[in-house]
Amino acid sequence: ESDKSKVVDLANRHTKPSGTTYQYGTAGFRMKADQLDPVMFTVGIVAALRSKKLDSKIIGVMVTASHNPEEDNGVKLVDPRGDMLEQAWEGYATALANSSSPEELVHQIHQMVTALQIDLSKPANVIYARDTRPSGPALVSALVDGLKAAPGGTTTYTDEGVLTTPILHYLVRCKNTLGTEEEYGVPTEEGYYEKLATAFKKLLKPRGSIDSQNAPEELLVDCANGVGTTATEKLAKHLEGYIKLIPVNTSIDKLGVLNKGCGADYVKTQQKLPPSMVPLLQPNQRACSLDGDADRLMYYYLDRNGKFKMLDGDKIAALVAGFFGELMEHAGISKEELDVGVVQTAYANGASTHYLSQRVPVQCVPTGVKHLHHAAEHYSIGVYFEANGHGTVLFSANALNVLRRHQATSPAQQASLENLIALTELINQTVGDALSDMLLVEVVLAYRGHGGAEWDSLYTDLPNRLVKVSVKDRGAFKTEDAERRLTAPQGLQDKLDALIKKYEGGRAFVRPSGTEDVVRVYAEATHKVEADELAFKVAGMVY
Ligand code: NG1
Ligand code: ZN
Repeated sequence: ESDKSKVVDLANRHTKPSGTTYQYGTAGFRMKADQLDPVMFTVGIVAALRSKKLDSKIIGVMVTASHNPEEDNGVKLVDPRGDMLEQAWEGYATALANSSSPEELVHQIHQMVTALQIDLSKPANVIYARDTRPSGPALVSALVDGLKAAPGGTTTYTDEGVLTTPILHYLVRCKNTLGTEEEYGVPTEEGYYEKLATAFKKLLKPRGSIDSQNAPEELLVDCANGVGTTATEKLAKHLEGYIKLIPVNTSIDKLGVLNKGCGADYVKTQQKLPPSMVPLLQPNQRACSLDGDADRLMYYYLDRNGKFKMLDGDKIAALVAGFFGELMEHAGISKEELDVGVVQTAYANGASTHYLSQRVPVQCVPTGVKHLHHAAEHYSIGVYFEANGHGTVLFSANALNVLRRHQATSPAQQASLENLIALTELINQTVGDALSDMLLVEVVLAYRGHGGAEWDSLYTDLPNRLVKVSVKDRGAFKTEDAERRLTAPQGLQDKLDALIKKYEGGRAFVRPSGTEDVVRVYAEATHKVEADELAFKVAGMVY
């Protein structure tokens, strides 16, 4: 009974405005920050319940809206292994968020606890962090009220401050595996930089030695005026003498500039240099952009004529998948022992899918990192990237064992084996991580002696166009085949098929967004004008 009044008391400070509906979507709850207060409160309760359900394991809560505008914010839950919240719980998180009154909330909690057989007496453990958005602190206090309101045994919570999303995921995994066989790292922010830097230094000997002669003197890193700024600065200190990271767009204290005219999403959607990079980048030089919470990475370079060329998530996947195949061969490990697979979504450029399919198994899954992550877990070495630059490489437990046990028969094999092992340390195993991915890219390029142009030449992107369409009800659009085909509205897919057929190299699909109230149309074709035309004709049929 005291539990109940505790919930009601605190819930009264975080009431839901009528008429708003919340949805735990592709990336948790995400919307205008001024609407999120009640959601933060109920998310606090869900986080505590999730920890109780999982024997008091530590659950993470990340407050961020990633690449979205500064006035947005969002929140997502991190499971004990550092991956995204189990999908079955998204519905409960949504139900609690939509409770129309404190009493209704108490009822929803009761339903949830009963259905999931949660032992409330267990203590709960939660850690949380936020990005640099000005709305963050107030939303965090609403979250803390939710943690305080959680029924049953004590809820312990720790404020990890302002962090990138991947660092929070790292901390959750480290804390939960501490002292076990699966120990993942030192559970501090500093431990994260140290882990990445140590692995990087194993892979790339210090400047001046032969192995590093191909590494760039310096690498410009567009930090999107977000939390990636501090992370890049701190990481740079650990890498001194190996690579010089130069943060650009670092105004984290200035209002209104987060993700504005810069960052990974700007580069991907505008397909051009952030204006701030224009005076800094020389022909033949590469640079990269992070997004607002530093889990997405876009590379690009200027060719020798100074023309902008984009190297997106698909190009990273192509670069990296090939590298693993090569290193395994050099280490004397067969494809039968360890299989490399790539996971993409329908947004992957058709040319990348074509290139990769000729070399490794490639799978297409619905949009959203959780889908990619789970599919990638089925390979020994699972490479997954969204075209927008969010992705990582996962090593199965068996892969780690094979690498540990493998006996090299020559010094060259031994060196490749050690490189493979160092890569398992360099690459964030919990979630896509722009900084970890950036170091990975630099290692591969240095190893091969390649620059942006050679990397880019793996394949040529098909011209493509992505457009958003506002519709009355995006719920009316239902998809199948990893979102590549519509099953509703009825008859629309047949019309699309008839249209697409008319375009050389044509491919197009329509799906409702999981993060915005729009329907997205993607089209590609052999020629740019036709890709554009196809996209707009499809958009016209959807509208
Ligand atoms: P939606 O809004 O469902 O298309 C977008 C991105 C996803 C993913 C999520 C989460 C595109 C086309 N879609 O999802 O890839 O990153 O946001 O941030 O880029
Ligand atoms: Zn992000």
